Amino acid sequence: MNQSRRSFLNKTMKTALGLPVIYYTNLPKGLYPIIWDEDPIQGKSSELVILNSRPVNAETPAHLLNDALTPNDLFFIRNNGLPPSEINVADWTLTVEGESAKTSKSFTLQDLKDEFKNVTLNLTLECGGNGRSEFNPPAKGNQWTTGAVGCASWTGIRLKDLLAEIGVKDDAVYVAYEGRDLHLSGDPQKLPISRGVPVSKAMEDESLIAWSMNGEDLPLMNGYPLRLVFGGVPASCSGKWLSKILIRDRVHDGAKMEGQSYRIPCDPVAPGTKVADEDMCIIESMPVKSLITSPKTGAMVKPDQKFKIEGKAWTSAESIDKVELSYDFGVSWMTTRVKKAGNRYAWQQFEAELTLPKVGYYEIWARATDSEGARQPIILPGWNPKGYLNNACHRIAVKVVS
Ligand SMILES: Nc1nc2c(c(=O)[nH]1)N[C@H]1C(S)=C(S)[C@@H](COP(=O)(O)O)O[C@H]1N2
Ligand SMILES: [Mo]
Repeated sequence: MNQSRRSFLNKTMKTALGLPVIYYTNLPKGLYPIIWDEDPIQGKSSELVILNSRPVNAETPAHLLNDALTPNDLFFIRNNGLPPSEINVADWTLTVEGESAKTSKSFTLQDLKDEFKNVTLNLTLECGGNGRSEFNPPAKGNQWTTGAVGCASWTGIRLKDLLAEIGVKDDAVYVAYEGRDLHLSGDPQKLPISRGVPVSKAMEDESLIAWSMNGEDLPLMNGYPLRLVFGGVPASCSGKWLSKILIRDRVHDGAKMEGQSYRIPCDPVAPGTKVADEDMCIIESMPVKSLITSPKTGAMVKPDQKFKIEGKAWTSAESIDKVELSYDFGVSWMTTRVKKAGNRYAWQQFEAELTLPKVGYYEIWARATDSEGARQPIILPGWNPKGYLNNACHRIAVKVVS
């Protein structure tokens, strides 16, 4: 076993178990501690809600998203296949190639760190299917409630700096990724997912290739040792376990780019409608959205007790303009204080103090409006076959009891 696999195993096991594995160097190659099977989310918080363990999909309860930045162990996991079981960081390479690449080249992690300007940005990742569980008729797929979202501080390099080094031909259309995870079938020829973004998105200042999350190595489940991070588009574009970047002369045609994946009807349809593939359009941006992260839904307060509401709001537009709260089922709305973000695509914190009139059951609803004037709907937005882009207002229950 080589040194980096050893230290990776040891470090991962330490975070997973809170304990070092004393004889880990004796483990034959290809053999993993059985706890890895028993603990599919490997080192992540047991407070994550596991929706599926093969592949692993786990979401973060809203009240655990109250930190300014989502801690690594609480960041949601959305896997389409199986994470690579053996990772040798020293040998890890990222290859850039494709029809519209002027050259092709491979980089080690160290090359990326040394040859390009290192940048750190706070960026929100949200799965396109977040909120799917509310659609009716139900949409197949992971039944995410509200927790397939998080915002972390990512350190890496700008994708555009790497693309400039390679050279992008005039006919370039898309920038796509491949990762080293395995297809569920075990077939090494198949990729679980390989998506991409239009060149203009790849060239944005906030589009990163990151090796660090909140100042630490990426957790295995979030793409260790290298991933893409794009703000404002479905997180499915942010390739994990990144091994290849393809500069394409066409819209990328990798796994989960075609058919109904990450697509919505080009024109709105009635709930339950079957839509032909050719009438489905790629999701190009994520809508304005917010979450109430404190108190936890079901909270109890006393009559006349002043309490604080806190939350997060995000958008693919420049920034969040305002977040309003209602406690009378949307008849009247009050404003909140919204903090500015350090950079575009970071979620913004909001807060307000509230007193509820008398003993009874209330709901607090949050509604964000972004700098383009886009505002969250109170009820479910357009039904679509795969249940994407639900940005309806978040609701929490609050009981006033004496
Ligand atoms: N290689 C690879 N990259 C991937 C995925 C995957 O399964 N394999 N899942 C994508 C999807 S659908 C989402 S929503 C995000 C989730 O990122 P996270 O697991 O770090 O939260 O990663 C994206 N990148
Ligand atoms: Mo996703």
